[in-house]
Amino acid sequence: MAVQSVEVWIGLGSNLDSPERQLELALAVLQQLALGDSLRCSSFYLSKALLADTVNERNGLQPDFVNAVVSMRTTLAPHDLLQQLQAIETLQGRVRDETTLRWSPRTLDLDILLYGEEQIDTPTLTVPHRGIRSREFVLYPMYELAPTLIIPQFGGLARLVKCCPMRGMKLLKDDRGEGDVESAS
Ligand code: A4P
Ligand code: MG
Repeated sequence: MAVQSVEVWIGLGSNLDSPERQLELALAVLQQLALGDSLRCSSFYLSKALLADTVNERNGLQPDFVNAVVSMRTTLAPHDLLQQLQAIETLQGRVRDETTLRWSPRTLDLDILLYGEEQIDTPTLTVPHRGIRSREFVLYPMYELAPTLIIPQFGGLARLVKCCPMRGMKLLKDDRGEGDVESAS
């Protein structure tokens, strides 16, 4: 039986141990998981860490993050994809045990932002990702790749971008040059 492929969106983030390099390494592995030449990656962005109060108190200040998003096609089922992403995080030195706090600094975080148009709500996987509608480091890179995208539950990406402050996020140097990100208008 032919396995249907689906377009998935993955968020990449790092704020430890050469973050740009961490994203580049992860991209090389994601390229192997993607069907054919379906992988597209946004520019890399430098963003301020989202700090929950508890993280502030217990972890101190966090370095800025390098963030990007990828869209690619896959035949992996949602939880299999999550497992593969967590294996990549572990390969790149991500420590995830009882001593690490939620939102603590990390070498690599790979989140499933969208899995086709599916809405998934299980103990280990929520899709669309619960932070998708308010995070500038997710919305602006997605907008760069797919300005007309509609996000299940939350609507048009362009509208979400317009409502999302950039919190000083910068575009890192890439093929297209360097500078501040322009908001969608
Ligand atoms: N999980 C549920 N849904 C998903 C999904 N759609 N994708 C579960 C990936 N994982 C999902 O994640 C905890 C558990 O979430 C996983 O075991 C999985 O079963 P984690 O990666 O182990 O822990 P975490 O990342 O510390 O927690 P969480 O709640 O996933 O945090 P987020 O939402 O990933 O946010 N600031 C900036 N500027 N840039 C960032 O990238 N990232 C975070 C982490 C905070 N601040 C940031 C950034
Ligand atoms: Mg995460």
